[in-house]
Amino acid sequence: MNFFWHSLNCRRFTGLSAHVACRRFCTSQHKKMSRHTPAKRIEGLDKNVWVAFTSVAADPSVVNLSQGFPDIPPPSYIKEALAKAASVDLLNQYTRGFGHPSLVKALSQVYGKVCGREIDPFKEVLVTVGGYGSLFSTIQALVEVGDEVIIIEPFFDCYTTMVRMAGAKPVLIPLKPKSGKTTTSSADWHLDPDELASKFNSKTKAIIINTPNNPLGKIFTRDELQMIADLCVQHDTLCFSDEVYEWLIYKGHEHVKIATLPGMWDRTITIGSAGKTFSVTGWKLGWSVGPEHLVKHLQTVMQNTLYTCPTPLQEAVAQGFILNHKLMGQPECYFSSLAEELEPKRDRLAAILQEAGMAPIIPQGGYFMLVDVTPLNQDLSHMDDDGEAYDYKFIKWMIKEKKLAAIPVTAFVGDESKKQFEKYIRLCFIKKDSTLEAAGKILKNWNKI
Ligand code: IK2
Repeated sequence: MNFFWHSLNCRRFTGLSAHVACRRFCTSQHKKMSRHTPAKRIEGLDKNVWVAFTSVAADPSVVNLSQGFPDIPPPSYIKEALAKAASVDLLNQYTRGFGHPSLVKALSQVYGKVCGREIDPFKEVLVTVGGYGSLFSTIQALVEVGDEVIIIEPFFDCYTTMVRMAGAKPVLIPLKPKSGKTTTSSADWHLDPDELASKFNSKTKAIIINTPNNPLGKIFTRDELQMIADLCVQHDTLCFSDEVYEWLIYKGHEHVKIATLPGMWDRTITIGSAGKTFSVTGWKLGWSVGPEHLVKHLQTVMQNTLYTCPTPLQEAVAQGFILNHKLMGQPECYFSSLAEELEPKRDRLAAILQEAGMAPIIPQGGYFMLVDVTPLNQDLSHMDDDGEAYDYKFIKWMIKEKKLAAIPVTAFVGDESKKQFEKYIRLCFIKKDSTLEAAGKILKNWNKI
């Protein structure tokens, strides 16, 4: 602060020694303010797409295909299991900090079956607050100040911010559509193997992968995962594999866990979510599964931050897993039946978008669809040019004028890739048919309203 100029203009004090009084008072105010400034680790992280869009999308007159939560009901047995758990006195009290025993046991059964190995429920599993909590404990526990973490674009937005909060540097690499091809499927998007190899160096601590990917819906093939795994082994790097949509795999595709590839179990943390597995996103339970020598550090973060998760919710999710573990391979198993229920919704939404002249990218997994809105040629030049990407403006305009909410895709990429992605928006299709029909009506009448 330049006190000479400040005291000349400061009107708080008058008289001959005004500048002396001003200097004393304003210096103390300035010092006080600096104690109120945020910690450096969160500087620049205040903008958040969910905070910005969830409240506007919650207006009941808006058809909400924005945030990824179902408006179809969760399975009734999981709701009943929660009511039953809450009726048992002891299940309303604290439980084991690293995960309620029945839940970690059920998780070790299911993941043991999928991974083809014994998983120690107490040493190789940590239950925490949603996929978010799993990502946070993993990154806090294992990423050091000055490390680099490779992140594939488009990425679930908190990866970069959590890496920054740990004092490390996100190193981004974009998925790109096959050149010369109009992309109609998320399978058309790939990593350039040479570009990926060039991102690894002695500072690389980890790579974060997300399969099926949010927002694109890409499922990484075994060969793609093998290529990533080879680089991890070659550079002795960790892998954080976000698989919260692991069961939402559409026909003709296969979900491969990178942790099951040779040399990967010992260096991989796999992240899952009860919210996504059982359509109960409000329950906010998630887990990390991996080798004891890594999971024990995540447990240290858990015991010193959140300590434990709600017992009745963990008990109910455990019951959901116990039931579906028995049903695995049968049509009633929710792990496969939800994807069967969603596939026609995916195809319906794609058809509606195509009829409206838009170009959807059909996802192989998950419950989001990207759509290129360029063909609509929507002129937004009347909107404030405050440096916002086209997709942000488009969605704000669409919510206001068309009463349809979606999510801008540049929220999922770094600055350098914004131009490549700003013509896409993301729509969520785990919705009742009536919600999708309401969206269809808006899209069909696009030029009439
Ligand atoms: N990882 C991914 C890839 C996610 O998509 C999510 C949840 N995202 O849902 C909001 C949206 O994209 O509209 C998480 C982790 C976090 O999972 P949880 O909700 O269990 O914390």
